[in-house]
Amino acid sequence: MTERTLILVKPDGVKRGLSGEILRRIEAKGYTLVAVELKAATAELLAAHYEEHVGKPFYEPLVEFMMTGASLAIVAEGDRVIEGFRSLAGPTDPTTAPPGTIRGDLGRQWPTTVLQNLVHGSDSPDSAEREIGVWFPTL
Ligand code: DAT
Ligand code: MG
Repeated sequence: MTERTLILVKPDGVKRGLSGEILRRIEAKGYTLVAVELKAATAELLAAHYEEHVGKPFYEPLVEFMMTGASLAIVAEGDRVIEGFRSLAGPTDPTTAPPGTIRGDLGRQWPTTVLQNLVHGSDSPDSAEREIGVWFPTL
């Protein structure tokens, strides 16, 4: 079933110049780009985006990290793109993410308290709809 997902190249990925490489992998997999915009997230936007993590121990450092620079917000479309992009991204911890994935090939643990793992991808159709609305209110 064709669906849409919200992908972010997080500030670490944008700063390291990996936006193009990550877009290339999304397109090489066969997904279609619907919207792409470089955007500086506010605390309010991140509270809506990371709704399920508010109050967790890593929430505050995560938000601080996400405000260290702009993120590249992407809406991608395709059959099963939600789980497909999660598979391209790899597991949350970049140190142990398998080679072949974005996090496994390009990410590693940096000396900070938060996982700087290059990308975000929506984890369900409900999350995708909410997150697309957060980053692209006019879509
Ligand atoms: P994912 O991004 O793989 O969907 P998540 O939704 O569980 O992971 O968490 C959101 C982000 O928060 C994740 O990309 C990095 C950070 N994070 C998650 N768990 C963490 C932890 N135990 N310590 C530090 N940061 C963490
Ligand atoms: Mg998540």
